[in-house]
Parts: sequence; structure tokens; C-alpha cells
Amino acid sequence: MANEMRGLTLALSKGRIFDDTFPILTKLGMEPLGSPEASRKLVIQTKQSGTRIVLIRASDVPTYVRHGAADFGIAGKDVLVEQGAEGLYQPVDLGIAKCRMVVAARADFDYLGSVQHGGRITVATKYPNIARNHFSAKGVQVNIIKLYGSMELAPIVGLSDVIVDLVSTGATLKANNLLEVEDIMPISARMVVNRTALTTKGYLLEPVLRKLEIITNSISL
Ligand code: PRT
Ligand code: MG
Repeated sequence: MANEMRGLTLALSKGRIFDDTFPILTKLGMEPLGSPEASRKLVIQTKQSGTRIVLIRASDVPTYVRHGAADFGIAGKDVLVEQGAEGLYQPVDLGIAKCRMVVAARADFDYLGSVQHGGRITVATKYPNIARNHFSAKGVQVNIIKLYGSMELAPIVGLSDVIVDLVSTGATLKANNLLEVEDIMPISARMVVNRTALTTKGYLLEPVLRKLEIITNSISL
């Protein structure tokens, strides 16, 4: 699908990705002219004429960029690893929206005992592929239950033994009496670029990528 040829379209999600990206966009001269909180608009223009932002669900960002509906986008490593990043060029780790992917369980669940004795555990998660790969590498048998949110509830009501989810401050786990029992991987947000746009709009994208490299090298990753 052909996109507007004279400008750039950036795919972003509302919330923490938009908030953490805002200072970077400002440094790039692409300050958003409007905020997702202030209006229900799904397309926001930026200070750089011709460059616009489309606001979509975090997990839809790779899809828009892969199909060229957005030239580039910002997505968490969780989303990219879970969905696979085929067809996407990933030039920069922006070092923002940082958190960790972990396994968590109720304090009274004997996680080590269960995984050591060749038992089968039930895992609730929004990330079935990451969870399956993690446990299969450990040789642990799992039943995966796919959820779309509020994973923390699953062990409380007995839907699962453990969850695979993101943790940043740890406050959500704590509030729900869950403990982190294993670290899976560190997460941060990355820029993803449509491979065709890199050629057809190279004259627009390359200056952005060069500036981004300078900006991200000056913030500690
Ligand atoms: O809500 P929607 O389904 O549209 O998408 P989303 O929930 O994936 O979007 P959003 O905006 O919540 O997250 C976008 C991206 O931010 C994720 O893909 C991650 O890469 C990144 N990120 C960074 C996080 C967190 N930190 C985070 N803490 N995403 C989610 N959380 C959640 C976590 O799932 C848990 O429920 O926050 C809770 C834990 O936070 P603490 O601080 O209590 O530990
Ligand atoms: Mg969310």
C-alpha cells in the first residue's frame, strides 16, 4: 500500500511510548502538534511539515510499518520479539519505556520445585510465543493460556500457576501478592522502519536516523 510520498508517517501508541518519545521527537524537530490525551484524533501533525503521527495500539505498530501504512514506528521489544520482526529494519534501541519480561507466581507456589520435577505448569500471558520459547529452552512443559491484559489476576483466581508479564517498578506484582521468580529479558522501545520506505524515502528517513543516533548516544541506554 503506497503511503503519502512527500512526507513521513510515524506509528506510535498512546501512553508511555508516546510520553517517552515526545522529548526525542522534539529534538528531531518533529514535535507533535497535539496530544492524544487532549483529543480523540488518530492522526496528529508535527512541527516538521509533512510528517504526521498515527496513533494505534502498541501491538499494531509492527503491522502498520510492515505494510508501509506507516514509514516508521516505535515499538517495545516485547511486541517485536512476540510477533517477529521480519521485514522490519530496526536501526535504533531508543532506551525508553524500559522494563523487564519476567515469570511471576504467588508466594505460596513452589515454582522451582514444579519446574525441577518435570511437572507441567500453566502459564497465563499476553506473550505466548515468548513464554513457549522460554520454557521450552528450560525443558519445562507448559499449558499456555493467552490473555489480553490484567495477567496479574490469573494466579490469584487459579487460572494459572504463573504469569509471563512485564514489570517496571514491581508495584503491580506487590499489590497482588505475586513474586518475580525468573527474569526472561530486558525490554526497551526500538524504532522500526519499513524496508521499502528506506529506499523510496531515504532522503527523508536517513537524516532522521542520523540525528536519532546522536540523540540516543547522548542519553544513557
Ligand atoms: O494497552 P494496549 O493493549 O493498547 O497495549 P499495551 O498495554 O501493550 O500498551 P502500553 O502503552 O501499556 O505499553 C506499551 C509498551 O510499553 C509495552 O509494549 C512495553 O514495551 C512498554 N512498557 C514499559 C510497559 C511497561 N513498562 C509496564 N510496566 N508495558 C506494560 N507495563 C505494565 C505491565 O504489563 C504490568 O501490568 O505495567 C504493569 C507493571 O508495572 P509496575 O510498574 O507496577 O511494575
Ligand atoms: Mg496497556
